[in-house]
Amino acid sequence: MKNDHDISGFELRLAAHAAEVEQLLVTLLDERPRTGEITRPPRLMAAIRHGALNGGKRLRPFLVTETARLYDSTPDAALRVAAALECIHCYSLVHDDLPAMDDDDLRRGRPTVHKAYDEAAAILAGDGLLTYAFDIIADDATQLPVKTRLDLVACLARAAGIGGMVGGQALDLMAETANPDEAGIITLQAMKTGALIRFACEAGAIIGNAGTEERERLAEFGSAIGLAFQLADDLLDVTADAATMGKATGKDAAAGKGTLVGLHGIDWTKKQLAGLVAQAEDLLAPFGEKASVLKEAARFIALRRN
Ligand code: GRG
Repeated sequence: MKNDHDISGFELRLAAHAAEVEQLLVTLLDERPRTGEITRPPRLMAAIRHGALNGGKRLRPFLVTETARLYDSTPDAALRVAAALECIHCYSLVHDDLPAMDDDDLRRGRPTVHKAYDEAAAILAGDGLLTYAFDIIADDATQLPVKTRLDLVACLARAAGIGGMVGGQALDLMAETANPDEAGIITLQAMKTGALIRFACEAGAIIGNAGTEERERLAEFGSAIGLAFQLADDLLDVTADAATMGKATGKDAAAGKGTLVGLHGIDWTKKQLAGLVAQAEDLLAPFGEKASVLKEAARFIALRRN
């Protein structure tokens, strides 16, 4: 008899949460201009919806709501922060797929935004999603104290920006020629993919008005599973096919990009993943049974198949 904490039970829970995120994004990304906006151009909104709706595991939003659930916080506010983070993630995918970056035709099993529309539309869709994310958090509709919203905005800006995801993408673009060593690859990955996942987990602590120690603990949990996420992604890049992933695979090796899997091999990577899951579980120990879903999330991320 499977229970709620089996991998399949976890996947059901993740899917149910994804449906909630989807519903909120559908509302947030409609064509009705909000206070202070003049109009929402229909074609821009269509390109934005193509990049943000109907797809994705919604893993980062899930981590926001599950870490917030450790505290007596308002679920509606956490869901809005979760949706804001997903807007940033979707923007990063839309821009990453552009010809000037990774040049991909397929994302989440569908044509990328610049293929379905055009490059200018994809650039603007990404810009729109990025800026809207901060609007969503700052808005009074996110019913959290002003200082909490400010902390979330600052923390998200740093995770997504120059010293986080954007910086990591810049390092990644240079990696083909710069051949970073192991430490360089770890830094690049902590910035490019780790920073948003770290934010997702830290956000729950911010929403819950946690003390410094718990905020740091959850952020560290985010860093551990962020690295696991990237290692699993690198593993899938060499072992999975495009149909399973809904995007092209084998691209890192083809581009001559160093990864930890490339440096150390598949067995080493699997051992590292097990170590990171153990580390993540240790970090959650003080939260006891309340953190059991987050522990499942760590295992899911390390063992994911797509
Ligand atoms: C363009 C500023 C800028 C940044 C792009 C995150 C990123 C930086 C690029 C994405 C490239 C990529 C495929 C990285 C591997 C890790 C990753 C982010 C995979 C996609 O995330 P999932 O698996 O995707 O959570 P879904 O579709 O489930 O949301």
